[in-house]
Amino acid sequence: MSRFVPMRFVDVHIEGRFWRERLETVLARTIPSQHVQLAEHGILESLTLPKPPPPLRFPRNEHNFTVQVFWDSDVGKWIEAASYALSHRRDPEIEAKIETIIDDLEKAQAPDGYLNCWYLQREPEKRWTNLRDNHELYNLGHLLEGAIAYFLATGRRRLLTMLERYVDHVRETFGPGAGQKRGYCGHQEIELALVRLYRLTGERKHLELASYFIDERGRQPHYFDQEAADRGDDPKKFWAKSYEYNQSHKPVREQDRVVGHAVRAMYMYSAMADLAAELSDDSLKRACELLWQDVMASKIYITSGLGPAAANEGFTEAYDLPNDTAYAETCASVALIFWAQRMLHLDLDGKYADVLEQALFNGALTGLSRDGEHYFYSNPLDSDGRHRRWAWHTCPCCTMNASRLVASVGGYFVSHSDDAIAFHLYGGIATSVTLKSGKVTLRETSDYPWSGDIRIELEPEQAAEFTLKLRIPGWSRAAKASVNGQAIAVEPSTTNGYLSISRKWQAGDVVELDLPMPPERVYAHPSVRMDVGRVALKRGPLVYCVEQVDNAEGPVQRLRLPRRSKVGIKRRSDLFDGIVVLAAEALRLDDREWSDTLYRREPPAEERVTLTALPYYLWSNREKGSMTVWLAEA
Ligand code: FUB
Ligand code: ZN
Repeated sequence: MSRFVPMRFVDVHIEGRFWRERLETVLARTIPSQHVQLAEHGILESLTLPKPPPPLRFPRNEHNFTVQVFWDSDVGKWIEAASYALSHRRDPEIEAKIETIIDDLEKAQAPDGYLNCWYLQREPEKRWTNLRDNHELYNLGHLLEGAIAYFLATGRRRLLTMLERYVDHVRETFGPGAGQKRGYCGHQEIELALVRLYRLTGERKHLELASYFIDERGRQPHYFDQEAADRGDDPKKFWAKSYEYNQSHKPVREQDRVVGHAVRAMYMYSAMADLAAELSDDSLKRACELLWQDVMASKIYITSGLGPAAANEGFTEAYDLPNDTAYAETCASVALIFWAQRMLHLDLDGKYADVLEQALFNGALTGLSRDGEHYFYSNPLDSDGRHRRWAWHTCPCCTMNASRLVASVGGYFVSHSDDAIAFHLYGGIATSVTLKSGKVTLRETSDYPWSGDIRIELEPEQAAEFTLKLRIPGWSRAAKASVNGQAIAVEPSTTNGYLSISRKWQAGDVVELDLPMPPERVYAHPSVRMDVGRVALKRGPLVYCVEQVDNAEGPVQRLRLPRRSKVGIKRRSDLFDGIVVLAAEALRLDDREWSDTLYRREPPAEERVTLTALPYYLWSNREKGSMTVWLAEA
């Protein structure tokens, strides 16, 4: 059997109501409003290299750093998100805006191909002098991903051609040869973008450059030490203290603990998994597997948030998963989806798809508001009500990560090999897959994630033998399946989380899958000290939370859920176009007789109430109030 590859986002049509609503919101509101924000915040103007340069909007901090050095990346991510959107619906206004950006970049590009607007405008003599901090290759990576998406969506190649020239310049600049720099970027991203460029063009030199950056990372003598010394800085005075911050503390194949900045880590592991697949490199694959085990065993929130600490925007110690101060950057959960998808294609093991789905519906989706114009950067699991969504951020990285994810979500549903089709996600899609035996049109219909009733219609061009693989999610129990109404035994035919059905398929064949979705209680490992004695609620792939707006009269942290309380479901057509909430009898601590007493011998009185929980990704879309995922269990 050949390797599984994902369907391209352009080839998958989203039809189901859950993702259609998110997609329409992103198309109609998020992409246009992000362009307005990019203009209002000076990011688009920066591409025109205005002379004299306007004063910095974000003055350099005590480490001589400003977020403006990576404004090019925000533009690249917006082009990428907008292009995914265009693949669903062409839009002359958006296309004109992208063309204007490309005009500006074309004028800005240096004769040797270099294209970084920060350096070209403000410090032309300093290019490539601070890879550790200044994101030059990271910016190129995001522009490149944007250019590839724009080309795939529209067939227009101008930006891509410009960036290929820039990549050629980078290839001349970096490498082991005389006069070349043996460097790599402080913020990983270029590596996975180069693999994408290789996959698009088939040009091996791009794969080799990606591989060079990954292999060079963490080698001694350390490039960032040398570079700092060359700048006249003391390498020992690195502001982040340790190269664990950017995962260059040791060569990547020796890394087995997930450390440092979470987004950097996830982008790097994604590239490592890509290279492991393209180069059949088992040592890289093994490193990815060890890192995966480390993060899954003790460093991931139930929501798939990653990186508890604001200080390094990243990881700390095992089991350190505070709820109210969780950083859990939206970008990190989005990037976890990238990594999980690549791991899934190394092995087609449902454990990766489970995490992909978990991150998609919880850690990542929560980053984008219902109205499509507000965002979360950090994603705590507990709030007194002060944590609210914002319309823009001094560092807008998460905004376009949310939009590019939603607009490209079709690319995560289905993969295929020569003779098999694998469904990883459900929710209503239509696509056509070309197998060795010919073309197969597929339509998957469901109201997932609200319901686990799934129907797949198959239309092979001619009757053909192949295998249909259906993911049986790790959360599911007692799944049932049938082909043309004939029940099939799920468990014996399921390996690594995928039910395999091999037969000669005919046009009009129908597969039905029933994934029961009872509400579930979930507990954390006792070493997670913040969750001791607490319980969280899940249904299907969704993690639920309790928000004050549904549970009036006091902070939700005062609610306790008795172990014996039955958790039921309620379909609420009045909420957010129709969702499923959870309801249970609970106890609420009463503060009425406490007046100004802070401590006393008697515990607070309790009253019986009905608790309502809603999916975590939806919180903070209504009035202000407290929220918690983990409830005290009585
Ligand atoms: O440094 C670029 C982006 O800004 C990172 O990925 C985010 O964590 C934020 O720091
Ligand atoms: Zn971010």
